[in-house]
Amino acid sequence: MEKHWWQEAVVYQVYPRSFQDTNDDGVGDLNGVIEHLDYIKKLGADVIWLNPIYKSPNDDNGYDIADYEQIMAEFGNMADFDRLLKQVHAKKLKIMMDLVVNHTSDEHHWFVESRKNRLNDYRDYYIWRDPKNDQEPNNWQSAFGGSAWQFDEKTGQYYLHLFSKKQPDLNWDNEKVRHSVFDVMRFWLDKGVDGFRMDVINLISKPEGLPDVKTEGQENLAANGPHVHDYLKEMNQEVLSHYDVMTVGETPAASTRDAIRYTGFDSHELEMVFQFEHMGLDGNENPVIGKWSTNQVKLTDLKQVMSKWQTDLNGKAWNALYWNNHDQPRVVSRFGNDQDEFRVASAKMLGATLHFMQGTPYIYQGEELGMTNANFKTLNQYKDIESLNAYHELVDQKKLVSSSQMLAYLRHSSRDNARTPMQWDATKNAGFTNGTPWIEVNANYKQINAKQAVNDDQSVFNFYRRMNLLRKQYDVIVYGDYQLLDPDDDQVWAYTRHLDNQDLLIISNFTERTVQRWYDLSQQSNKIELLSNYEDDQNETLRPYECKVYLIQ
Ligand code: TEU
Ligand code: CA
Repeated sequence: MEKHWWQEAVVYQVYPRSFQDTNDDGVGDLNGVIEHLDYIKKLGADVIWLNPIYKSPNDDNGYDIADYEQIMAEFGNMADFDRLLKQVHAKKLKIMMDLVVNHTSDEHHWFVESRKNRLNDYRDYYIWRDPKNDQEPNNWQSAFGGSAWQFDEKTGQYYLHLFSKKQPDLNWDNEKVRHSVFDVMRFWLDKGVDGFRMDVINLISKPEGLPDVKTEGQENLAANGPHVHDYLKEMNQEVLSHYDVMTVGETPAASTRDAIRYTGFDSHELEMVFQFEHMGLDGNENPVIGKWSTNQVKLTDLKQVMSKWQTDLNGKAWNALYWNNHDQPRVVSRFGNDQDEFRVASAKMLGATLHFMQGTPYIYQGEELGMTNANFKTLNQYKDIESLNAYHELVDQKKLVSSSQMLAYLRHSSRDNARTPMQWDATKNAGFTNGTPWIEVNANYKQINAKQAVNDDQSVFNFYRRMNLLRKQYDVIVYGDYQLLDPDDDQVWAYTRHLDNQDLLIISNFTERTVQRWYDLSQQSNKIELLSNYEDDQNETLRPYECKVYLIQ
């Protein structure tokens, strides 16, 4: 297998809005990221993925870009960014930017021009269609509720927006759009950035004729469309292949087969993709209610999906390993146990279960502290357009869910859970801001914060730090083949990794009970315990959320 730096790297995702505020406006900023580069370095991460920092009206917290070559005013200016980039490189770290090019903001000058008239040079930068029988051109729904079409009185046509109505979809079938995007990419690559995370990049090629979806609640048909590989190969040929950069595509609804096409070692498209299969296992039984639920994932389902991604891609493509990001609830609350008694043990167990698989691990800010869901009680605590629109659509409009049930769904599944401010210390607002935070700080910040964790050898932070160190010491962690053990075991997830004469055995108890488990591999005298979330080894039994990582050589 060819070896690349991005296969051996660990990525730390910074959501700047909630990372560190340095000018008391309650919103995180680039100077706040600079302040904590040494913290990220100490953790042992190699790459920083920055969520969008470009000029934006923030209808979707920066995923609605009004100018790709200007810094969002709230985050600072280009001089701040240049200083950040310089310091990142001085500390031997790298920066991956967030490229959001399936859509722009409706305040981007391309769209301002496009909507002026039907003959405008920018008209075909977006997807405009005539009404069909005086209605929307098809029955696609926006991810943020309602139709995916917005009628524009001035020119008498609808425009497509798979997300908010302030996020019109770009028309990638227009080569001028592709060339404009390639220019944006060169602007940042020539500044020296080290790669891109590409937002919903597998939605850029829409199906011919934009046909209706068959059933209500079905995902729209834009994923993995007819020309998506042509456009990504063109992007690679025209831009990416001229730089030594790392790319990760965000690809909702991509299968392992799709992923191999996007990221195969011989595909010349992307290096890896974020798949969503493991994130969709605890959704609602009713597709119209979608992800909103209080369901607990079944361990056998989680094992089956993640193991499939390991074995299908092995030797052909590369996994991006994640439990958390700015769109997902906190994993310790979702797949672990965030009660005081079990939070630290289960956060460590989840980290090890993920990081010892094959692929590049992504750590979302606060995951290394075992930060938990926000546990908000009232609707006005929520800020995310997805949360607020879902509440109004499912409770007020469709009357499918009661208010109290929807508030329980939001507590379990909302993106706001990941967006509460980073908890730095036990001072006011967890040290995030001296102002009023744009979203409430999690009430548990006095117990859960970086200052406490960095100085506690048994903290989740130092467990993650040890994992990142081990990754640099043992090639088997990066390149070893994955093999699931006991697929039907609904309490313990055990798997092995194999490379040359080295084997790893990873055993994780996903329950709050002590269980009996016996793995012959661990009988061999040449077994070395690399890592565990318990001080001692009981051999035959696994205590609540106990995780063991053994090296057998
Ligand atoms: O997310 C794409 C996406 O699929 C999300 O809608 C996600 O599935 C959903 O929010 C899960 O609850 C990307 C960005 O990560 C997200 O923050 C943006 O809102 C979205 O694209 C539009 O740019
Ligand atoms: Ca600020």
